[in-house]
Amino acid sequence: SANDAPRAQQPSATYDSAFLKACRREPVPHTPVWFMRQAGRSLPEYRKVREGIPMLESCMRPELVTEITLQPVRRHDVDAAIYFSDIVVPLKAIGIDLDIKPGVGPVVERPIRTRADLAQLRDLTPEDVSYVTEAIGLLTRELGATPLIGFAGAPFTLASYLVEGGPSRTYENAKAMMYGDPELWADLLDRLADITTAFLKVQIEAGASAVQLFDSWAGALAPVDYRRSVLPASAKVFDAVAGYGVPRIHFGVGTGELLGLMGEAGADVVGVDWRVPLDEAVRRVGPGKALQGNLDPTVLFASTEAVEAKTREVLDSAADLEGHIFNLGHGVMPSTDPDALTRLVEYVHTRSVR
Ligand code: 1CP
Repeated sequence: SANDAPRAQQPSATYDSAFLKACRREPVPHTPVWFMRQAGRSLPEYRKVREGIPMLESCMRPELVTEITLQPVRRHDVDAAIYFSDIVVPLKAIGIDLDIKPGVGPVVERPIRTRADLAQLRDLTPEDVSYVTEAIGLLTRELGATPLIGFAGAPFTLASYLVEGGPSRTYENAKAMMYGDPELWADLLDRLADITTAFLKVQIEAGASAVQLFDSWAGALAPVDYRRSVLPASAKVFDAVAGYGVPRIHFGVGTGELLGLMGEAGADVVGVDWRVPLDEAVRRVGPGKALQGNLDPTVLFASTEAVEAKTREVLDSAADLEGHIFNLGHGVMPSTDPDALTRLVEYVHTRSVR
């Protein structure tokens, strides 16, 4: 019947969500909000279901992934879910000997330092991460009109763990390779771009409505080095998933000087940490892209009044933006009071009603 026609043309149940509209820079009923690391950090119900299950193993259990991903959606009424996983999951899936150590982060048994070490990297196939396809199938059914954000680590941030062997403050080994053996570095990042692309494709094809590329540690780089030694690999990833038409978000910490280049790499949405106000960030990013951010996550340890005042500052700095997704400037800190997050979502929603 005539009534069925528009429904049949509806691209997906999530298409008209405030989150996806903001990503496309269309008018929204309220500013959408979600939090990086909203899943699996501050929630007691998360700690309960994770009890006795190592981090990487929990990422491979579709029912558990589904439950953890849904927890913050139920509790906080956020406008998007983020798939519960970790940036090193695709590396583990291709056989890299690594683990996520509690209180430390990813640790790599045999760091990649020489050309011979590149042999540790092979292409990722959908079969390597069949649990991701299964979990996203379960999730999209449960989420209905709430979009699911898929994600992956950007080549530089993945390389930082692979070359250093674990978390680092200085990235001395990674940078030594980047400056000292640019060919090996480029080959490493190019292979990581292909692995990241394959991992994002699996998530999009399973039903993710948007993807975020985490280049968390790119802020350690000068613009000239980012442009020459990192941007080409990230751009390869963004180009490879452009055809799906799902919004592509690009985020890093301390990347104020790189915002223009991170947009140029091919993002539709640029994530901004708390160091650059959004009205300045939009000048650096340039026209045609939405912005995501940027409340300092430590603000949540202050009084409700202080949280609201700082939230108004973020919303006011975004008043003239076309396309704003409210978020923290980096991930939720583990000791954050979950109720403060719930209140923040409600405050952003009511305060930004159009
Ligand atoms: O956002 C969510 O709620 C989904 C879950 C998620 C995401 C998006 C996890 C679960 N990890 C990530 C991405 C991730 N992992 C990033 C990019 C985002 C960011 O900058 O925060 C990075 C850099 C990592 C690497 C990583 N994994 C670290 C950081 C270490 C360092 O270098 O300082 C850590 C501590 C982990 C472990 C991890 N990942 C996720 C959880 C819940 C945990 C803790 C697991 C545990 O110890 O049990």
